[in-house]
Amino acid sequence: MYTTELGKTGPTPNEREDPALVAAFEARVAADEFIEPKDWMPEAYRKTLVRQISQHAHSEIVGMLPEGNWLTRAPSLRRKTILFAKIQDEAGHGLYLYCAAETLGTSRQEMIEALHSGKAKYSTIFNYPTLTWADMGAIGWLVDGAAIMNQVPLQRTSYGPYARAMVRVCKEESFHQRQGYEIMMAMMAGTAKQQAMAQDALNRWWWPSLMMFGPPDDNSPNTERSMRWRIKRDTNDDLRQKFVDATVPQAELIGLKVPDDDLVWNEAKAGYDFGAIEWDEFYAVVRGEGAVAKERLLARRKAWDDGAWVREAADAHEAKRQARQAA
Ligand code: FAQ
Repeated sequence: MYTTELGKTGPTPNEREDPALVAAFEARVAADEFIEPKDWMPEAYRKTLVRQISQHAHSEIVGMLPEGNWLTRAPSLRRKTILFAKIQDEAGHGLYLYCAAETLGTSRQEMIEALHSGKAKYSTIFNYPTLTWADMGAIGWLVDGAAIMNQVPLQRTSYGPYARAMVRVCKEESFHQRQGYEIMMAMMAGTAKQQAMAQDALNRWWWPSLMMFGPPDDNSPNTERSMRWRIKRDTNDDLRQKFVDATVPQAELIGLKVPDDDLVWNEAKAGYDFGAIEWDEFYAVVRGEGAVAKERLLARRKAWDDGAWVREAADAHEAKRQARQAA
């Protein structure tokens, strides 16, 4: 049994589980075989997956909100159609992920209720406000960039349905990252005011993007076991380092300055050293104290309520179809 920083207890391996089954499961995972829905798996593996996949799904769904906010204010038709396509992709990602979690025996209804009641977590990054159009560039470039860094290795996660969902998700995220970077490039090639907007967006999104990778490894209660079970293929700190190393040169190329005075290239480790992350801020946002956390949940609940007629219509259509088939 462990207790997280947030005072929550995690799943404990079930002592009554057959050691032979556990050993066979561990051997399959160690041999890089995929575990499929009908295969035997330890209860703690199932719970960890439901936790991670449902949090991931919620992040995709809540993640549509900060960008949806700018659809009506995109500066051109081209920008509007691209942003619209991107947001639709995020909805699709949420749906694949809910489906993957459902294969583990949790219903979508349960997961949605957990999100709407505030019980479920979703990525801290979506509790920050989007103040200017440049934030659309920063989100695509940094937030989708961080998401890809985390999700490319998840294509080899040990649970088959999760790994397969990640293949298409990663292809789409890479388009998202490029569209965000292209917005930043356009702004940095623009007027002094546009350049200042782009820099301001980077200043506000840089540190929250580094927090997306989760707490430092020595304070990450789930990492060790998730790595052993190959649910996670890299640790939080390793992915964060890779993200910094990939992103700093992109910023410099277009004349942006990463807002970190301690950022310095370290020849010996062939990577950047970077400044301390404000972990108190991270934990506060995880606890639901983010700047727009309440607004995000209200928007989700409203969308759910407003969509009730669509769900009812779909049910009625299905009932008619079944009646026709029976006749
Ligand atoms: N936010 O022991 P660890 C996207 C929690 S998708 C909130 O290290 P773990 C697409 C964690 O749940 C972005 N909570 O946990 C997009 C745990 O709490 P619990 C989402 C966080 O699971 C782009 C506790 O802290 N991506 O952006 C966060 O081993 C643009 C201890 O942490 C994924 O979900 C956080 N940032 O590692 C959409 C990827 N970090 O549950 C729209 C899949 C940690 O024990 C627009 N997930 N916590 O009570 C993962 O890879 C992992 O779950 C981590 C966390 C790395 C996020």
